[in-house]
Amino acid sequence: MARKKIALIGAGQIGGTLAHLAGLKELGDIVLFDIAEGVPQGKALDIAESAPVDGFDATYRGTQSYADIAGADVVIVTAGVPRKPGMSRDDLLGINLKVMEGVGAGLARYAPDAFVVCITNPLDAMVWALQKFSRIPHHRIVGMAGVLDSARFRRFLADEFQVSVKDVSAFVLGGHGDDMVPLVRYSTVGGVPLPALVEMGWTSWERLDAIVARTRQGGGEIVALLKSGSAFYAPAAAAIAMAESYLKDQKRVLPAAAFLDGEYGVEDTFVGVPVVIGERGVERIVEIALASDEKAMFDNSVASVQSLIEACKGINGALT
Ligand code: A3D
Repeated sequence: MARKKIALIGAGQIGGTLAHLAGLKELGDIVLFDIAEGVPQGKALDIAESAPVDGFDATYRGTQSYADIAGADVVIVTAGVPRKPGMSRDDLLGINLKVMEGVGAGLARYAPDAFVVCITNPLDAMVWALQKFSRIPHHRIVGMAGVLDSARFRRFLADEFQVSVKDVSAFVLGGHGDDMVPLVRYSTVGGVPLPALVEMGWTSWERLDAIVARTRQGGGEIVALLKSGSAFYAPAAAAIAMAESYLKDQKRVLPAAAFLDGEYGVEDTFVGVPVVIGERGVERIVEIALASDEKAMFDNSVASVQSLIEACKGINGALT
């Protein structure tokens, strides 16, 4: 059986890490595409030279030509610019929308059957635009944000309780912005929901509130530390988990920016909700009942995403 083909559009910080992880996990052969000449070629060669040391089989190719992504099974998009200290994700909209137009044309022509994971910010609006430009069917294109946001939440909770990250599960809804909605009552340690852990005296509501606030600001915390560029190890790991679930039909339940067509009362919008990812892409959207305060937070987050979508329409008249 031929190996799967994974195309990475953007070979920057996240793209390079994706290429390395996809090789280490033997997910398939890898094509790195970037407009910066030499960068995808250099990273491809460097990672390919690590394969004998780590003992994995994958071929690597760096390219400036979309023709080389032809027939890709999975495409992960990080092309564009990341934020710098003081910038919000939304400040990237104008530049990255143009980038999505070019990427969308490349996907439409050479990889219309791929499962597409978009990472470029502002995430929810960019995946919406990329779907419009590429015409990839809605169930085969998602945005990566929730796996990362919930991983941050899990990390901080594991540190708080001094337990293994493996036994912490966390639930995050909404857009990938500072108004995302970490859902405390659906987050558990060893199956015990967080409110019960407060009652058991393991932590306090004040400490949980601080962890929720830190999760919401998780991306900004790293931007402020790095000073040039944004997080890349955890975002890459998160997108690889989504790609792997598709390629191996794992049917994992993961939060993703998925297309909502009436679910949660939302239309024509990509926003973070739990989904099942398997061989058919987004196979199911998990629609949970929200309490009134959670619904208010979710609606607020959706409204922010929709205002960015309107801004995209204002910039590019072809988007409707
Ligand atoms: P960076 O290291 O700058 O890589 C981006 C790459 O895109 C560069 O190598 C550019 O040359 C390339 N590029 C620019 N324009 C094009 C184009 N038209 N076609 C192909 N390639 C192009 O950034 P990064 O890898 O750190 O981040 C990439 C994106 O991910 C940014 O928009 C970040 O804001 C975003 N990001 C999202 C998350 C989420 O959780 C959603 C987390 C972290 C970063």
